[in-house]
Amino acid sequence: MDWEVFLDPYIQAVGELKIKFRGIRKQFLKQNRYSPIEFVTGRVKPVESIKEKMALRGIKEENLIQDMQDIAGLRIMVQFVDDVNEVLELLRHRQDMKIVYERDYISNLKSSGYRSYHVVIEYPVDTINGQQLIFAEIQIRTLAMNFWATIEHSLNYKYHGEFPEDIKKRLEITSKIAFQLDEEMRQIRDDITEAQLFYESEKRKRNNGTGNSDDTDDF
Ligand code: 0O2
Ligand code: 0O2
Repeated sequence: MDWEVFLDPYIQAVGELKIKFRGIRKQFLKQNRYSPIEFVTGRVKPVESIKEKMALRGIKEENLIQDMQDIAGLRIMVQFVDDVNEVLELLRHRQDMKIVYERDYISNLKSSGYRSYHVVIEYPVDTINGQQLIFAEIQIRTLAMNFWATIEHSLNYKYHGEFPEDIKKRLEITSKIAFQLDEEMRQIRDDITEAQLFYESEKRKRNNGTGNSDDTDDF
């Protein structure tokens, strides 16, 4: 197996998708709108990890393209849990990729405490030898979910995948705390939005009462 040749379309896909998703953020910001995308990262699975997963899952080389869907991996970080749906809507409406699977680990968190929304897409890569369809996995998560998953993942290496029971329990608790943080941040945002709307409507009423239409800064 020539891994360099095999991975080429995946490298190209990750590069293209990073540019496309970062482009969405740039478009929102250019229009002075709130971007549901905070930042984007991407990676091609290292050959060693691919081999490990093949052995673990009994995946044969000839089935690799079909059976390993996260060789190309993108991560889209969002500020608030509701933004995940906004990103999903954006992805669902795109003409340049097709969603083939969705796994909602936000509503149905993993036993580890892991939360994220996973989407597997089919993505066409144009090469000098024609078009190749590949799978890519997009993980959509809040900054708090990313904080938890990043640290849990790095601690996992030290234990080679199996944490002792007490550590497992403590990590589950930290996952709950991270989710509470997301919930509290959403509430703070909603309270601020409500206060702003109230302030603006009061200001409008005042201006209408006095007939003063000079103050147009909120229109
Ligand atoms: P920015 O927005 O100017 O920081 P590349 O594709 O080469 O640009 P690379 O080396 O492949 O990037 O890195 P990767 O891991 O795909 O993505 C890293 C990008 O994610 C960088 O953006 C980081 O700034 C951004 N990033 C990583 N962690 C955080 C974080 O916690 N908060 C925020 N806001 N951004 C983060 P760029 O591309 O350098 O652009
Ligand atoms: P990487 O590149 O190191 O992140 P599987 O995890 O393989 O059982 P499946 O169906 O292949 O399941 O994919 P799934 O569950 O949709 O997504 C697997 C990926 O989700 C993992 O990739 C992680 O990135 C992330 N993930 C899943 N569970 C956890 C978890 O408990 N903690 C953390 N930190 N991340 C998790 P890999 O294979 O680890 O590769």
